[in-house]
Parts: sequence; structure tokens; C-alpha cells
Amino acid sequence: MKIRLFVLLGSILLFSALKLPAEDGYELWLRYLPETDPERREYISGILGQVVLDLSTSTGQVIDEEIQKATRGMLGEALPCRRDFAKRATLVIGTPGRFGIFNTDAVRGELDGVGPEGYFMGRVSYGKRDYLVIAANEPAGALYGTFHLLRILQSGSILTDRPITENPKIRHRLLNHWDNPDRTVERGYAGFSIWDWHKLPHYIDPGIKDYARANASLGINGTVITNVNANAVVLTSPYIEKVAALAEVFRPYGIKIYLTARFSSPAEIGGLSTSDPLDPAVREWWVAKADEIYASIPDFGGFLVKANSEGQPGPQDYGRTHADGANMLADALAPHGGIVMWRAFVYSHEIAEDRAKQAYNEFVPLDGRFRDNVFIQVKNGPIDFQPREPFHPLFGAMPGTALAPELQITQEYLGQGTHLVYLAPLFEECLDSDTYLPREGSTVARIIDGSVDNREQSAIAGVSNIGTDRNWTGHLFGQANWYAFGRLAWDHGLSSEEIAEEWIKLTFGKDPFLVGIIREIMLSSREAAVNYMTPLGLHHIMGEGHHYGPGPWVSGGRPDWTSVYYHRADSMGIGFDRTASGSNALRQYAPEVQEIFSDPETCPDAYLLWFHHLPWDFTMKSGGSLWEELCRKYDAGVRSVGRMRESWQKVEGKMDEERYQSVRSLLKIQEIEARWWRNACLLYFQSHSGLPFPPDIEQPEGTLREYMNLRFPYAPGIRPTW
Ligand code: GCV
Repeated sequence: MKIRLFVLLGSILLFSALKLPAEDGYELWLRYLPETDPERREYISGILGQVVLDLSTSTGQVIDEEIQKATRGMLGEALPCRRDFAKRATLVIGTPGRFGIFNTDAVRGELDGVGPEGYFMGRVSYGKRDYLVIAANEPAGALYGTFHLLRILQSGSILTDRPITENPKIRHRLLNHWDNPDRTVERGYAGFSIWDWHKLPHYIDPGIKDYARANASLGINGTVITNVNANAVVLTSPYIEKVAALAEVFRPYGIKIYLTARFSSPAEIGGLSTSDPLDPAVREWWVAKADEIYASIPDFGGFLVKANSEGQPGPQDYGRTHADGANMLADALAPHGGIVMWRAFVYSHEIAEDRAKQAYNEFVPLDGRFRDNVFIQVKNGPIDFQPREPFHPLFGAMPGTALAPELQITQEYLGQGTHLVYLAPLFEECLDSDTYLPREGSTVARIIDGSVDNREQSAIAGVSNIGTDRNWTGHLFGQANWYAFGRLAWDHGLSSEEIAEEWIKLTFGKDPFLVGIIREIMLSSREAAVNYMTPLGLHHIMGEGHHYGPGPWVSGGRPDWTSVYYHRADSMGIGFDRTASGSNALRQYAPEVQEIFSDPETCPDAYLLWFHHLPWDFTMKSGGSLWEELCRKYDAGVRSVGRMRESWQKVEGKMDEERYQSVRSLLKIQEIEARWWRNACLLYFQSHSGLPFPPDIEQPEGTLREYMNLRFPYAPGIRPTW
């Protein structure tokens, strides 16, 4: 009996010793877990054991803090950096001028190819020894280099003999928060806004610093902290003081703060009778406002503007153009080095034109008329962040204007806070699209990074998925989308696979089995979502207002906010004809692109119903009919989620129970909701096609009426004012 008890107690002790400590996801990919492998510990202390660092700048100080945090975590002891050069240094970090080693020809030569935010990392001979060096021209570069090194050390990799030189491919790498002053977040699925306006400027939540660390670790160097559906209050003096307090926290991390500028601010908060951009008093008001902001925030980034779109005020209210509006703000910011991000997300139901064509029609005639410090911020596709869209035709069509892509990290149309959908493949698909403008090889990435038009200025924006939830993004895998955006903004040449692998190792650990399983789940997840939501080029068939769940039956009211406008299903067929026989949106693309998309035989299935209205019995590349293919795609989407769930079960015990269970539960919801999408959409489309479901798919349950009657009055993230 005693022996049995002993064995039992022993197993309990052993089990609890083996159980991995609980994690809530707060540490993101900067977990710095204890390194237990003695060889690895030795390797890490051989690099971080004695770091010599230029501590004279605030960025130097945050590098020191990060290295102490990393060593405390990985080695169990915080190792502070030295401010003076030491012969026993294991790593030297800094910029030219501070330590002699940075003034050697070796380092100077390496820095020749390094831009303002870039860095060199490699071994350099100095005196009679070799030192590992992270050298940069500016402190921010040294910080990025440090995070790169920490990523290598955390993920179980090693530094090779080959030196590393990195430069960001894009100059302004921004998050866009759609956060309102009342702390609600438009299309936010991770709680409330992290900006606590009520307590600012005197109280700053410690999480703000962790937010800055996380962004800097990816190279994100700017953040627009307010919603594009803007509130003028953020431009009033008390709010500028609050914004300045946040800017103080961000500065050492190389992050500039930006605000959304409500176009009607001069009239709303400035006491003027108009906000006409050609009115001298209005122009002066903006100049004075910019001066006021820069007096408090000398490194203020600039303004993001949504104008004459979805009810927002803009220059057209006064008969002026987008260029008039953007240039007025640009002129006010230019003396301070600020930029304007002017959004091209414009469309109107009053114009009898395919919504997909409207931004192009409005902006192309203005090409070359914007100031040098204006970027036109263009969503990846011509409608609105759908699970899949072809690239926006504006890319390549405005060679005289700097364009910046806007990607949506928050999953407004991709399962919101409950679905695991890894978005890097979506981002990559857009960035790698060849616009053929002006010639083959002019991918969206090369247009926006300036290489096609030899443009120095470049920018990219990602609509944030960050909120007050303890794990920042609601769904743990939402973190991967923040991570992927940041990494691609730095280097759009990285692949979704590489980024996924990096993130998994940093977030869950380097066990190859675990990495393999999770990578497979992530890489299949976006296509799964496309299949169970909007396969074959369908788009905009989600529930009304909240955009949560399926709503292919949505009709009535503004046509361009309905689903029937987009899928055009009837008894004959389905799809939006955007060829010459229809809206001819295809004409907005280069001839080479038109050639691929204009013929349903050559048009990739992925975009088929985006560009074509086809009969239900149209023969697909697979040999089956369009109707059968549509049913099978929806079904395949559901099956993929089933496989994702099964795969996830295989990693049980390979990570802490808390994070494992949280993802497990959400995957269950995802499978239920994928089925819901499939059933509701197929039952609806069947009401048009009148055809039976292929016998080899799981037959949709329920009735169309039941699905149509579902209501979600409290779905999260809806815009509060609408
Ligand atoms: C910020 C879509 C979203 C809106 C969003 C808008 C935009 O319409 O549903 O919530 O508003 O895009 O990008 O401006």
C-alpha cells in the first residue's frame, strides 16, 4: 500500500514538474524562456555575456533593458550592458563615433551599404581580436539589429560566419488603429482600445511600452492611433498633450506617432465657417495646428485621412479634389518633415458604376498632382479586404504618385476573433501580383517600395488587430498576423512559410514536430477560410453591418452594401461580369492582366466569379460543373477546418495547457461556423440554381429561413456611430 502511494505521489510530482508553466500570450513572440540545453546556454552567454553598448541615447537604454530581459529569461540572470569598450566584450552594439571599433575601415565599409534604419551584424577584427558587432547609422538600426539577434537566439538558430546586412525595403511601416476616443475599436475583436485617453497624459499603462517593444522587434516604425472614421477631438490641445505622452514612450523604439485628421476640423473645432481647402483661413488653421502638434511632438509622423468616403467629410464637399485636400495638409506638415496618408477607399452608391472601378476613376486623373510628402493609401483589393480579391488596379496606374498598400490585420471579413486564419499568404498574394505596369515584373511590392519608379519614399499600412485582451489580439493566432505584417513590411521578400516558422518557434517552441504541425495548420488556414466563405471569386456576401457570418441573401437599401449586388446569382448562373460585356472593370488593368482574366477558360478559378457571370452548368477546369465545384469548395473548406482541429490535438502536451486549450476551443467554434457558412451559402445558392447537392459532400443541414433569421445585435467591433 505504502509503495503504491509513493508511486502515485511520485507520478503526480513528475507530472506537475513536466507540465509546462501557464502562459496567457501576453509576452507575444518575446518570451525569452529559460534555455535548458547546456550547450545552447553556453552559446547564448558567449554572445550576450558581455555586451558593450552606446548607452548615451534613449534607444541605447531600451536595448540594454531588452538584453537584460532576454538574459534574465533565457539564462536566469539579467546581464546589464557596459557603457565602455572592454576587450572581453562578446558583442558591441552602436553607431559610428562612439567606440573606436565603429570607426575602423572594416565597419565603415560595411555601413556603406546600410541605410538609416538598417544594420550590419557580423564579426570584425579590432586590436588583436575579433568582435561580434551590430553596427548601424542610427540608434533605431542598432535596436532592429539587436531584435534580429535575439530572434536568432530564442529560436534555437545560430549565427553563421556570413555577415548580415539588413535594410528595410519600405520606409514608413505603419500600423493603423481604428480606435475611437471612447475606447471602442471599429472592427476590433480583442477588447477595447489600448489608449486610455481618460488617464493620459499623466498615467501611462505599462502595456504601452510592451506594445512599442513588440512593434520595434518587427521593425514597425509608425502608428496611427486613431480611427479613420475620425473624431476632431484628437486635434484639440488637451488631446495633443495626451498624444505627446504616448510619443515619449514610442520615441526610443523608433516609432513615430500619427493621427487621423478629420477634414472638417477647422469648422468643427476651429471656429471657422468652412473647411474648404482653398480657403486661406482654413489653410492657415492647418498650418497653425501642425505647428502646435510639432511643438509638443517634434517627431510627429503626420496625418492619415479618410475623406469623402462612407460619410466622412472631405474636399469634395466644397467642390475641390482629393489632391486639393491632401496637398493642403501636406503643405502644413512639410516644414516639419511630416507626411500625409490619403486613402483611396472611396465609392458612392450615387454613382452608377461598379464599386470596384470607382477609386481608379477618381484617383488616376489626379496622378502627378500630389505633393511629394503625400501617399495614396490603397487597400490590397478594389472592394474591401475580402478573403480573396485581385490586386487593386490603382497599383501601377499612378506612376507619378507614391502609393502605399493598406492591408487589414484585423479579421473583419475573415472570421473576426474566432477563426484561425494566417494572413501572410493573403498579404503575399497581393504584394507578389504582377501589375505589368509599365512592364512585366512590376509587382505590387516593387511599385510600392519605389523600385519600379525610382522613388525614394515608400510606405505600407496594416489595420491593427490589437486591443486590451490579455493576449493582445483576442485569438492567439491573431498575433501571427501582426507579426507577419511587420516582417513583410520590413522585407516583402520573406515567404509566408519562413514567417510562420519564425513565429511558431518564438511563440510555441522549437520542437520540430510541433513546428511542423502548426506550420501546416497556418499555411492551410487562409485557403480554408476562402473556401468556406467566398470560394471561386465570390465576395462581399457576409452579414450586414457587423460583417459576422454569412449573408448572401442581403438585399435592399444601398445596392453596394448588399450581397446580391456582388454575387448576382439567379436561376441562370452566378458571378459579377467585369469583362467588356459587363462593367469592364478589367479594363483598369494592364493588357497582359486583362488577357489572363478576361477568358473564363484562362481566368484562375480563384477569381472566376469576380470577373465572370457564368451559367451553373459551366464546365470547370476540373471537369465538373460550376455548381458542383462551388458545393465542393464550400465542403472542402469545412473539411480543412476539421483537419486543422485534428492536427491541433497532436500538439497537446507540447505547450502549456492554457494556450493549447484556448486555441482548441476556438477551433471548435471555427468548425461550427465554417459549417454555418457552407450550409447557409449553399442553401441560398441552391434556391437560385435549383440543383441538387453532389452526393459526395456533407449535405447542408437546416433551412435557409433558419439561417436568414439569425441575429447578432451585439457582435463585436461594429462602428458605434452607425
Ligand atoms: C473604418 C469597411 C469597414 C469599415 C471601415 C471602412 C474603411 O467599410 O467595414 O468599418 O471604416 O472599411 O476602411 O474605411
